[in-house]
Amino acid sequence: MDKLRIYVKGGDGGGASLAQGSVGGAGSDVFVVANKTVDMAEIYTDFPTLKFVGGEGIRPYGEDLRGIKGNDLNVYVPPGVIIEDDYGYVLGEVARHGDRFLVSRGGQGWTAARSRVAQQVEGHHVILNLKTVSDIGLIGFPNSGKSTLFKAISDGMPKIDSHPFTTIFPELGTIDYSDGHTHAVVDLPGLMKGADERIGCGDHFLKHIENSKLLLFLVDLHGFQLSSNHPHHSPIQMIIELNKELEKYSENLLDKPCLLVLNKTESGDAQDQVLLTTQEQVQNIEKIVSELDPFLDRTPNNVVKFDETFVISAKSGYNVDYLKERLHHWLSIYYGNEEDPQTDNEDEQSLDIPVF
Ligand SMILES: Nc1nc2c(ncn2[C@@H]2O[C@H](COP(=O)(O)OP(=O)(O)OP(=O)(O)O)[C@@H](O)[C@H]2O)c(=O)[nH]1
Ligand SMILES: [Mg+2]
Repeated sequence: MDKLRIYVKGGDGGGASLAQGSVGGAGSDVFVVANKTVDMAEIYTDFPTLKFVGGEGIRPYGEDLRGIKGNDLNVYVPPGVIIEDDYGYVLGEVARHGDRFLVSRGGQGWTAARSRVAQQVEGHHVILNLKTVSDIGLIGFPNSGKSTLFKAISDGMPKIDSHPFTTIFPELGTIDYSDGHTHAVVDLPGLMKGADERIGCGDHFLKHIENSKLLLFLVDLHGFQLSSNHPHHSPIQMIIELNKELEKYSENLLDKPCLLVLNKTESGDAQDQVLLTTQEQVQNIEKIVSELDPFLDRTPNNVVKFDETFVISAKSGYNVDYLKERLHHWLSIYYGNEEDPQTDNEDEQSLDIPVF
């Protein structure tokens, strides 16, 4: 579940006594607030009506001439939620834990000067569109070993199976380093030729790497064949297909730094001919792409460039620790040793989730 349409309405302004010249309290404001302990499904489970209506402003009491403003109503969402209107227009974003965005302002309270009637607020709908925030996005054909690697380097607990399309929903995990750094990594469903035409799991899930800082392409060195009725893809063909699918989804995705992992190379077969051929083809990928038939619509315009290629076995662990260290290295080369984005702007205390 990565999209929800909710109804929001700030609280109406509070009433007051005209005779005393008092002022009613303003109604509650409604905010969308990012909290990393929340997931989208929880919002739906906890608030099945998906209606968030702020409380009315409080009428002045006793000697007081000023009413009290209603408490803010916070709608807690996972970090990375884009707030859109019904036409897809982006109203705002809560990218990091603690970010908040006002979605409906409470009405002003009644004052004799302003109006005899406290302001009533009109409700409206907004779409909460989750785009996961991660440092590293895992891209690969089905069955290439993405989830196996994800499990080996992070605290994620994915399903792993020998059939394609085991991962259906993106999953976020944290990679811990001995120096205290952490990086968020997202495991995705398999991407394959024709994903933009909804083949396989489609390409909709690629929105979850729009925020990633680095893309890790994972390729099974044995190639991929969906079934005996489908063509076999060599590793270089898969890389070019992934390149094309990413580009079709959004040209900007390939502006991110990319690294390549050749998986399922148990240490014994490091001299394998397929490995040597693939490494050579990766070095000459521009030339190989330039020789493809441009009319086939499978020729990328913007050819992916890998900063480093790794030869690993996610299953046996061969070279996995090395890859993990290099991920940290490349992220610090590109982005410096900035604060861990997951702990930035963190103020757990102020984010205690109240029970409504
Ligand atoms: N021999 C070998 N098998 C591996 C290796 N890594 C993964 N596998 C196997 O490959 C199969 C697919 O692994 P997954 O991790 O589920 O692959 P995936 O890319 O997440 O697949 P989808 O979720 O379907 O896209 C499983 O049977 C794994 O055990 C490896 O390094 N060597
Ligand atoms: Mg998987």
